Amino acid sequence: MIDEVAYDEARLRDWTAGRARGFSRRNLFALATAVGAAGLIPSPARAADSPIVKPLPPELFRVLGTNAETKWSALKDQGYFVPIDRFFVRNHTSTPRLDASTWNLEISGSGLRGDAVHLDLDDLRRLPAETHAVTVECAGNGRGYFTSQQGQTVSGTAWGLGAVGVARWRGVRLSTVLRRAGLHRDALDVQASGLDPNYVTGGVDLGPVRRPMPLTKALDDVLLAYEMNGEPLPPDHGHPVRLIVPHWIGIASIKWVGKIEVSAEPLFSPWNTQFYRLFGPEFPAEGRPFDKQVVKSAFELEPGTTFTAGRRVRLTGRSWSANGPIRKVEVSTDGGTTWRHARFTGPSWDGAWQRWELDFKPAAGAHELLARATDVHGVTQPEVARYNTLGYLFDAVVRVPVTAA
Ligand SMILES: Nc1nc2c(c(=O)[nH]1)N[C@H]1C(S)=C(S)[C@@H](COP(=O)(O)O)O[C@H]1N2
Ligand SMILES: [Mo]
Repeated sequence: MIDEVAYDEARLRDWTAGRARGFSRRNLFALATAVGAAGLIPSPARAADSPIVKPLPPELFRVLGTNAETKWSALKDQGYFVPIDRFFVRNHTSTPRLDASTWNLEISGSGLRGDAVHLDLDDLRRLPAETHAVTVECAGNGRGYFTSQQGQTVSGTAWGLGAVGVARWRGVRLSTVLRRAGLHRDALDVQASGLDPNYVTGGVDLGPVRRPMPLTKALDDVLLAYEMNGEPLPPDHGHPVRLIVPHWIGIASIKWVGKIEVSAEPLFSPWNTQFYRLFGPEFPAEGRPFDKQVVKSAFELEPGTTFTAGRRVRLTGRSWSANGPIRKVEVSTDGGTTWRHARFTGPSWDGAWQRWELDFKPAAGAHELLARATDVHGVTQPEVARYNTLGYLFDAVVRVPVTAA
């Protein structure tokens, strides 16, 4: 069992006491202004040298800067897993073109008994492999609704609900690799770094994209994945090797892994000090760190869809929670006045999602669709998500306008 809250609180104490190694608090405050001033990032047209390699046709994706979100309408009539051609992409900079035949992973740090260890892809493929259905979801998924539904100003990419996907990830348990590398009994934190270009923001080079986790999580359910839906990892999703960290926010699942540091001391990076913290009037000045995702639901359609009046349609959707499987999904087709239970279709795997459906015979006019999920722990989506300036963890029930004519 991983107690993320205890880990987050302990690291917050280390951080505020100045015991942070790897990234200083001064950088944090210098940057806070730059980040806050950035505001919502509009979506420019795609440049010729796109930061994303795969095609992004408008029927499958909405492009937002260096990122692309899946259109939920593109998941209708698809299977349980999101096909690679429509899986969302979140890039801090751009997709690097890495050569799998020369790729090499370095594992090093004060948490190892001996020297640095190096592995190539063949080494990794010789180790026992596992395949898991796991959700990858950006912590900012749904951020746009803080503004459009709650009237709040937040900074960061204004995602709808499409910064999420479930795939079959095949690879080696991180625990297998770390144990072979030789863990010191004092090993405490583990941090993977990406081989994509350094992230520069507000004029400051923050170095490679990286984020620490406690050794207990690294040894629990984390994968070093080299296949996605039965194919070698595609360039945009971490080719040749990425982390897959179940239940945690997407930033934990570092793509294009080049280095893994195992430390006997607490580790910090900008991705757990200045980003991925909850800032705002409800939170402590230094922000509240977090790692796990929340409960969410989405209809497999675009807002503004027009149906034929008086004709029955089958509404479909998916719900997911970081706490475990979904227990029930309630749907309203009248703006939240009355609710019906959606029928579950297919499996509800821990760490993935539940598909559901419900029939709807719309009268002519405007309607508002809502879906509200409850997970096995009894956690239900709220009416209002907790405001935080960086717009993370939007878990409120989303109001989807549709019409019938
Ligand atoms: N090296 C690296 N890893 C990364 C990122 C990145 O920009 N660089 N983005 C992270 C974030 S914020 C998310 S939400 C997920 C997105 O994974 P995907 O692009 O495969 O959907 O990758 C994570 N891993
Ligand atoms: Mo993310």
